[in-house]
Amino acid sequence: MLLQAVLLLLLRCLASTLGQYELCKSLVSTDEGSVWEHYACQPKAASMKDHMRIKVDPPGITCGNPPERFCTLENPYLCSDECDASNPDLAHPPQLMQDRERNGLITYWQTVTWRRHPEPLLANISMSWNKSLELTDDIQITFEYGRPTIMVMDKSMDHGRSWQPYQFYADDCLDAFNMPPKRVRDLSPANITRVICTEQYSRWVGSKNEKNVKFEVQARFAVFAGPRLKNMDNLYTRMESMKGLRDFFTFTNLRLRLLRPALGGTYVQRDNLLKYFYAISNIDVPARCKCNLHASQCLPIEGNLQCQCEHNTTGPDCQRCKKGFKAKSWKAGSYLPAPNGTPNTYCECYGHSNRCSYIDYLNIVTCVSCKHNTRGQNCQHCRLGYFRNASAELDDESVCIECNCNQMGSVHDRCNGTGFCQCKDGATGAKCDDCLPGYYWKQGCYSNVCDEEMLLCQNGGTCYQNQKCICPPEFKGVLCQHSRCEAGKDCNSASLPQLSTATLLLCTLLTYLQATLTPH
Ligand SMILES: *[C@@H]1O[C@H](CO)[C@@H](O)[C@H](O)[C@H]1NC(C)=O
Ligand SMILES: *[C@@H]1O[C@H](CO)[C@@H](O)[C@H](O)[C@H]1NC(C)=O
Ligand SMILES: *[C@@H]1O[C@H](CO)[C@@H](O)[C@H](O)[C@H]1NC(C)=O
Ligand SMILES: *[C@@H]1O[C@H](CO)[C@@H](O)[C@H](O)[C@H]1NC(C)=O
Ligand SMILES: *[C@@H]1O[C@H](CO)[C@@H](O)[C@H](O)[C@H]1NC(C)=O
Ligand SMILES: *[C@@H]1O[C@H](CO)[C@@H](O)[C@H](O)[C@H]1NC(C)=O
Ligand SMILES: [Ca+2]
Repeated sequence: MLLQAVLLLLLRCLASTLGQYELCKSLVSTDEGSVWEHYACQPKAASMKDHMRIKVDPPGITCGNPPERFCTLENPYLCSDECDASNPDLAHPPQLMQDRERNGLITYWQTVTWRRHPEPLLANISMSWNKSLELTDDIQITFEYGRPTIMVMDKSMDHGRSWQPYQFYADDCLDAFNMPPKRVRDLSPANITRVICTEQYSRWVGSKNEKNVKFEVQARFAVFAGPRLKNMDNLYTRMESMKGLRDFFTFTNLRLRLLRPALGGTYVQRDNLLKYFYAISNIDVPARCKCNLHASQCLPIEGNLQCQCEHNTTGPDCQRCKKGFKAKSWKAGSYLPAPNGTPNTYCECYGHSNRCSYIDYLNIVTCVSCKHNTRGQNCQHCRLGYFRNASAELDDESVCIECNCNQMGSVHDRCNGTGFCQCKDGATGAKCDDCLPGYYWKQGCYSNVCDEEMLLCQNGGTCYQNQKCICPPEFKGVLCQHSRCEAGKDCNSASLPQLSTATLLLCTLLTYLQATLTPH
């Protein structure tokens, strides 16, 4: 027990250097041998930019088809730049928002210019992952040539079926959205999940000075975890107790609705509309896969991120029990109690029991009241008197078949793994309901008394169902081998017919009775 404690302690230390909730399970040595310890766990945060599928709308919003010139806000007479979709050096396709830039070369997606003013210049950027993710740090969108003056970020939690606004951005929130401007730092623990409009990222400060638009995650975390997020336990505790807090950071899709481009701090100048457009060089989405605290790994498989579910769970988000692991109804793992949480694992009762019980002194979880004639810690065996149905899965209701041993022919009512019963002497067959050669069946198997080969009835006697010889009146004995008229006895012919008739009658009666009373 001491060893176990030390190992656990070591493990906890290891876990804390790895970061919180990074291990799902660990093999721990105990006095009873090695056992798995299970922990609440979650995958590491990663840059989800690499796995993002990006789509821009409307079609034709990307510049360069046909090629066009554009200018800059700072110097409207500097209009030498050209966008040409057919020339790789001058094209600005959407994938440049998620590429890895090399050698300090900034690459960006760019839209057509605002030639159609006063018709609004609108563009949507939809990002999808086909996976539930949880934000771990600020979303950051980098705009070249100025940040939009009006923009909305939306999110979906159901793969784009329904959407909700995540944050509004405008240089004048009241004017654009009829919302008072707020900052994340104005939020209190009670209204942390409020959707706000912020002016912080939309005002003109020069296109080179501030390029980034953020959705602030760290600042929201800090409301609970304190500055520099020193008290993550408190944040995790709130995640458990505060309705909607975890969901607030959860998404499967994001959408940027660009509603008005950067204007350079003045009104739209109609004489040079070539300086108004959107250009994005990078979109950073730091997040982790949502695996409900049942996975520490999330890997791209056939182009889709997938939780590597532990604790006998399955599904893209480990959101249900594996087939056959339904001992308890599914539950997410919990961050509580801090700092290690609760894994909420599922034990293997193969669907034959709804209850588990923890046996403290053995440190095992066992299934209680196994149904469908099963038994065992995981209801994985058949009860005595039943055997395993080879064509049924372990979680099938007909997994155990009754042995059905013949009560007379078998030693007991148990059978081996293929349904064979243990037979008494002389009995045979899988169920011991047959007799071996040389035996006859009469509520069990008995050795033949007579037959047509070795145990012939003598002196004209006939063998009745291998059970006995029916002897002529003058003979007796098992095989009719003895004469009734032994030497020195009175066997005269006068008394013989009377005797003979009486014996014959008696014999016939007995035979008749036996024949009708013997069950077959
Ligand atoms: C952007 O998406 C919104 C919501 O689906 C839609 O109403 C709007 O028309 C889209 N805008 C463009 C330019 O495609
Ligand atoms: C989305 O993910 C699910 C499960 O992870 C997969 O079955 C499906 O094919 C994926 N869809 C696309 C469009 O990749
Ligand atoms: C959140 O609550 C604080 C204090 O209760 C308040 O000052 C602030 O205006 C609220 N924020 C929003 C967006 O309602
Ligand atoms: C299923 O759960 C049991 C009990 O927690 C555990 O011993 C076993 O390793 C798990 N199986 C898998 C495949 O995770
Ligand atoms: C064995 O299992 C199969 C598959 O579920 C089932 O169809 C069959 O009836 C079972 N056999 C018996 C004897 O119960
Ligand atoms: C059960 O007994 C039969 C007959 O003795 C034998 O053929 C069979 O292999 C046994 N099956 C198992 C699983 O032991
Ligand atoms: Ca880029």
